[in-house]
Amino acid sequence: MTGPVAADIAAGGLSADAPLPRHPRFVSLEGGEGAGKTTVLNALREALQQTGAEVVSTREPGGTPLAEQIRELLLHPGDEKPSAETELLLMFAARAQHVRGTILPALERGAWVISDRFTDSSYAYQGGGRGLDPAFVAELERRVVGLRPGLTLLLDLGVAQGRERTRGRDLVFGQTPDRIERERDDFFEQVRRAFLARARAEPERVRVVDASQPAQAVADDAVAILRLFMARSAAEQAS
Ligand code: Z5A
Repeated sequence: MTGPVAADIAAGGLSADAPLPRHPRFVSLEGGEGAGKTTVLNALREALQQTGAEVVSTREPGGTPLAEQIRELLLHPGDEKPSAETELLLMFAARAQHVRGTILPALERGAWVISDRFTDSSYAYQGGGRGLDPAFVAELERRVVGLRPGLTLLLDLGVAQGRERTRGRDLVFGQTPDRIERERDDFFEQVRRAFLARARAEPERVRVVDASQPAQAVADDAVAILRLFMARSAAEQAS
């Protein structure tokens, strides 16, 4: 691992007052369950590949073999229920591995990275949903992550509609909901509010997409936002 971001992380994190760098080839997808991140991820990957770019698509929790094992612990922990703090620390343990093992190496060789979820999910689920202090999340983000995506697409959808979609998918594929999917609606309402608050706080990075539209319209909106973002980044680099 080389480069300025890697060096800052290796040195124990960025200083408390330094804003976290946003990487212009790093895109994350966020939203509640059933928002349609899979379809959008495929559309973004295709749009980027058409420009000749190498694209690494990945997900959280997960994205390396060890981080995928941590995902399994998080979503299917057996009879022992993890505390909110355990859940947060496991999310960041997986993310620490993901950033170092997959994301930074890809960015450093010039590839684009699209991640199905990243740190905004920890602010929304463990901060908003579980009620943990966002300052605790921010401290972990600064010490073990050290970067933010250049662009985050927040696929916003009502909780009931999201549940209906995942129920439909689970019926088709014979899946059962995981530990987090089994949470009550008010948990997911808090998660949604926390995501929208992040979009209001960082409107340039976090762009909200209306995910209640038909899948093709959601994907088209997402690709249009990506193209605008690429054009703006190119213009900034040229100036
Ligand atoms: N989590 C956390 O708590 N903290 C963290 O820091 C991180 C994660 C990183 C990950 O599990 C869980 O971890 C997640 C948050 C938590 N828990 N929840 N809930 P996951 O990756 O398995 O769960 P997910 O990210 O929520 O995936 P999902 O429910 O599958 O959502 P999705 O990927 O956005 O949905 P999809 O599979 O693309 O679409 C769902 C269904 O809807 C499918 O049948 C589609 O065909 C259909 N669909 C999609 N778009 C449309 C439209 N536009 N119209 C109609 N139907 C549609």
